[in-house]
Amino acid sequence: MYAQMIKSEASTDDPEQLKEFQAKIDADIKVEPRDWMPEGYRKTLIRQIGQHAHSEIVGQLPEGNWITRAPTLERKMILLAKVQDEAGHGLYLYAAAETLGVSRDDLTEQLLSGKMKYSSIFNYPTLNWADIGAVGWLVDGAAIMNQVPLQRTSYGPYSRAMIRICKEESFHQRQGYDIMMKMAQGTEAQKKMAQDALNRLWYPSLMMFGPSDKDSVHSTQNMAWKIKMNTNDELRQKFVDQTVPQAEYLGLTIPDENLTWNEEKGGYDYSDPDWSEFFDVLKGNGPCNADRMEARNKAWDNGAWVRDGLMAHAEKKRAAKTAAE
Ligand code: BYC
Repeated sequence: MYAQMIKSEASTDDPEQLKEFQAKIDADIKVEPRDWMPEGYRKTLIRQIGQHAHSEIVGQLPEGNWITRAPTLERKMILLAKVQDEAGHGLYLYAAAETLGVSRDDLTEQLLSGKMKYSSIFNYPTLNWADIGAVGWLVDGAAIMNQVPLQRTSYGPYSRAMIRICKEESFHQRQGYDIMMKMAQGTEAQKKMAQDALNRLWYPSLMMFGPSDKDSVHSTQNMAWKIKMNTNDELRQKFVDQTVPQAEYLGLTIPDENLTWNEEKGGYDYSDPDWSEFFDVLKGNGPCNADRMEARNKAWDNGAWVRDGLMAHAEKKRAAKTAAE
């Protein structure tokens, strides 16, 4: 795919410039759009930021699906605000990617043609209201775990976008946990729905951190460049350690018989997700991949007249300005 194309390209960068660049990264000096950067650094950032932006946009679909069915007006308003935040996150991230010389249209077209990915988690359905709680609690919880360190990432525009995004993500996680608390303290049927949502979304949430370190293609180089601050397994472990006590407080059971506290490592031992399922979802075979791509393609096609109108307006303004000069 796209990243494989990057990896197979031989570096044509000057070794001296590469050395200076690495020294700058090691000294925690931010890289800004006009600074020199290795071609591999630029391309891998476009891949990661673009994939992240697409995830925010596609991530609106499973939750947007519940706006009309939220159980109270207050819950509807909160969910609406959250989904709008996700659109905003997508836009900050597309803007950050544009500073690397790629247009938002290009990135969108690569998503729609299947060349670029979005987070695997959004290929799972939200079947009942408790799923919306579990998405906020687990999916936004996993997102924060990954994104808080990314506030210190080496590329300035990405790091600054992450600072804004993280503030909103923590509200998202709390609204999800609040739904889970209500459900878990509710009737037997509501508690069952909460447990069922946790059962279905636990392993897909663990997959959000990416494959295990031994199968992660990009981690070593991306950590050296501080595009990524932690390995996939490090963040997954932190997420498990943070989430288990939260589940206990709710009176819910994590669906993992092997979950045990390991005193020596100071963290939980847990079962890995089924990695064959993860790679299958990445190939497009998850329960909702086809639906998600159909929805995004439809939105893109239906929005063509708006984009054309805006371009025509900009062109008219430009022509009027030129005529006046
Ligand atoms: N899903 O070498 P690796 C959100 C791919 S939005 C799909 O470890 P890397 C939210 C990976 O791309 C959350 N693909 O990769 C929104 C690579 O394939 P390619 C999104 C995945 O990049 C709305 C291959 O597997 N967050 O939270 O070093 C509502 C090998 O992996 C996934 C971000 O995007 C996956 N889960 O590490 C609510 C954060 N995992 O490209 C919530 C920024 C791996 O070579 N991104 N792959 O074909 C990152 O931190 C990193 O890109 C990842 C993966 C940790 C995700």
